[in-house]
Amino acid sequence: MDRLRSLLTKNELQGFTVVELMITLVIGSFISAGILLALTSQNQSYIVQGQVAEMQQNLRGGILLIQKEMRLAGYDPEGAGCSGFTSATPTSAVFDMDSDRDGTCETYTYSYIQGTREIQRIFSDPANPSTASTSIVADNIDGVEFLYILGDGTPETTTPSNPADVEAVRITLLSRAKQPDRHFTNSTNYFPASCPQPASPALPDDSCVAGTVWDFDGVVDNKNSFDDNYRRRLLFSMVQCRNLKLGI
Ligand SMILES: [Ca+2]
Ligand SMILES: [Ca+2]
Repeated sequence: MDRLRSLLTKNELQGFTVVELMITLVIGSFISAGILLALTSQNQSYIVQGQVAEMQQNLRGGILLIQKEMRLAGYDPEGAGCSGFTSATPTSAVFDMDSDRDGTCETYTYSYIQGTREIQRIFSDPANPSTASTSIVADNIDGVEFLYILGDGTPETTTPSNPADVEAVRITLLSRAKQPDRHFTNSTNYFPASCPQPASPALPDDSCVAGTVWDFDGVVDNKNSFDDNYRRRLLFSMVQCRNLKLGI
């Protein structure tokens, strides 16, 4: 045994030195920090993907129903006297049709409720009062605009004097994520279809949204951003009403 012991160095008998232990600890810390960073980054990526998917689903669900019904405005196979659009404002549209062909026009109302940031749908059918309903078709909506294209040749407008002239509608929707993300600041300027913007590098012209639901900061200052921590998606859509005059 003495012979074997003599063959071993002093350090080998004592195990690791303090320096070796410290190096090991430092290397271990770096590896742990790297793993933690990768996991945090991956988790953040999942959160972003989830928020984007949620907003797109919300937007898609709302716009598809509006498009489907608005496209049939004025449908009147039995000559019930349906007139298409009966009210048209920047944030609400009322139209009728006889979709069940019973000779009576049903009325559809889509309107933006700014206070709750929802799009509301109201349905009523005088021939079947029990089917009347009020529902929310999209929530977490920061902006809605209906821009109407008229059959009388006048420029498109959000406030047509005669709703019966409406033949197509440009819809702009701005959807917001349900949850904020403290790692993200949203400084994007958002504008609806009625407010086209000059090409970069010119500053945004926010005078055209002053006083509307799209005026996000309440002041004309060449910007129209929220500067908060919510992600958003802006969607432009065009609905051509088949049963009204345009293209027929
Ligand atoms: Ca009907
Ligand atoms: Ca502004």
